[in-house]
Amino acid sequence: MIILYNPPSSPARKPVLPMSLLALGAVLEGHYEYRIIDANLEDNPLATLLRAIDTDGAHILAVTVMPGPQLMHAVPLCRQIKMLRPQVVIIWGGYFPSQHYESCVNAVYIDYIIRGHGELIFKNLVDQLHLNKEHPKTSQKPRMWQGAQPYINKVAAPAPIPHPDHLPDFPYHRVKMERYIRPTFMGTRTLPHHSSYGCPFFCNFCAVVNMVHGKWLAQSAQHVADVTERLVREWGVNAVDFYDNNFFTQEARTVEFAERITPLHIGWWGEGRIDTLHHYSEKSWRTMRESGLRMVFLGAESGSNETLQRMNKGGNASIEKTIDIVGQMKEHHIVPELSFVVGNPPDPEEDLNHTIAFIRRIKRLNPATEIILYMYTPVPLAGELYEEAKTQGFHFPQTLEEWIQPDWIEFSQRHSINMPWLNDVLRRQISDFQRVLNAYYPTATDPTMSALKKATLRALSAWRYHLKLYSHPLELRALNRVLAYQRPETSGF
Ligand code: B12
Ligand code: SF4
Repeated sequence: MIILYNPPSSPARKPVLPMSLLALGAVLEGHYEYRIIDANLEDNPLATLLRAIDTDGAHILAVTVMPGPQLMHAVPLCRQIKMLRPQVVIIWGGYFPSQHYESCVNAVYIDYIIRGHGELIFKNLVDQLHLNKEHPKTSQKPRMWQGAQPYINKVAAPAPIPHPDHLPDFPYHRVKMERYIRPTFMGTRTLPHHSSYGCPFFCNFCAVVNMVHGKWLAQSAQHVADVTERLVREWGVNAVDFYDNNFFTQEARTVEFAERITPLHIGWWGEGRIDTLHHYSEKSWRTMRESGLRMVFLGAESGSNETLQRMNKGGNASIEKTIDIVGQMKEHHIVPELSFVVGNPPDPEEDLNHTIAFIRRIKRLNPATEIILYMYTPVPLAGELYEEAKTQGFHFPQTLEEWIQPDWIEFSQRHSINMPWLNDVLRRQISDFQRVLNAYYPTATDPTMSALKKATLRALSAWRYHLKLYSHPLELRALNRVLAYQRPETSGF
């Protein structure tokens, strides 16, 4: 028996459909006995795991690990399992070990690491373990598995990306689907899907690049529409969030998908690039809107073209296109959800000022635009930003124990507490600006936002916004305690 384990993915343990594990489960289906355990739904995950090992005879524990809360939970849990039940083979995969495998090499409690989109390579390892061709390691170091042979003390390249159109569909019957349905701006019953792997771009702050190296492979429009229709039919959803890194890469696929799902009358959300969508025809926009597209998450990243270039944003990214798209989406009544990466080295202050001025311009043009600010958080990827960060003294932790220290957990969640190029004044500036902005333009994604609450927030923040006096908004902080206004929801993450 194999356990596929999802560590808690947020401090609040908000259940999010564990698609990484559904993808792995799909290739085991019909071949091996397995069970998905989602710690977000468990009171005592360790006890559940020990029961599965002792009673159901589980002998492989495969863990999906993202940086942040998942890692913080996975490290002590796997250490404990290895100590209590050393016979269990522990396999790690997912974004954290794919990026930061070096810090895992001394983790005696991990047996194997698989990098990248791992479903086929994982199945291959499970086969080898079952055929006794691969024996659980005897050394203290985890092995990297890339298929057919282990890499001992060597770095294995990420697994070749399997084509999502050729993989079996998610085995939804293995999880409690009802627990993952939630209300969003898109609809009262929303579930996610992931219809493509990768992204053809190389932005140098983005973790996706190391996973896929510029590849983008997608399910066909028909396939995505079939999955969507199934979610509607079997679980009564009225909205779907597409968690793809870059859903809109191919206009023809998007439009065909939109046409196919129009009769379903659902709402939907996806992530895309501004320059890609900028090329879409008016007809395509209309088709998307008619099919229920309500909001698109777009990486605007910066209010300066120089910074976009330093980020290797690539394609034809420019601030002028961001302005255009925001206007275009207003006409089509689709909400742009723009994310910005602020606090970039070497001059984070000037960088922030440009971006704040730009955000004000966008809000004038299309006040419905949602704004999400992330602190620049390096990823181990060659490029100007990371090189600059290293020059300023930044380096990643060397061990997992370091990674789970509170500062690094904050870092992983893009709060970047101790970056050498940031000072307290700047950090406060960023959060003060956000507080004033979110009060003056309350998010449309907050279902608890009544007209009265909105009017109160606006009235009390107007003078600050107009005079650009963002610092120390104590009255808004106090108001937040009474009226609790949230930052825009990034739909999934
Ligand atoms: C959904 C999602 C979430 C969900 C949780 C998902 C879950 N596991 O329960 C929520 C909303 C909670 C979340 C939170 C966060 N997320 Co998130 N999230 C995503 C998102 C949008 C989709 C993930 C997904 O389901 N993909 C679909 C599946 C099929 O693909 P997959 O997860 O990559 O899994 C494949 C491989 O990774 C691998 N694999 C995965 N696990 C395993 C395990 C084994 C054993 C093996 C062999 C292989 C393997 O094989 C799988 C199949 O191909 C991704 C972006 C993306 N499009 O992938 C970001 C992403 C993973 N998240 C990211 C981040 C930064 C976060 C946060 C830290 C953000 C924050 N500010 O707090 C938090 C904290 C995470 C944590 N708990 O530790 C980053 C990771 C960056 C990095 N440096 O690694 C990503 C890449 C977004 C981005 N573009 O920057 N997230
Ligand atoms: S376009 Fe988006 S997903 Fe692709 S590399 Fe850039 S930031 Fe990452």
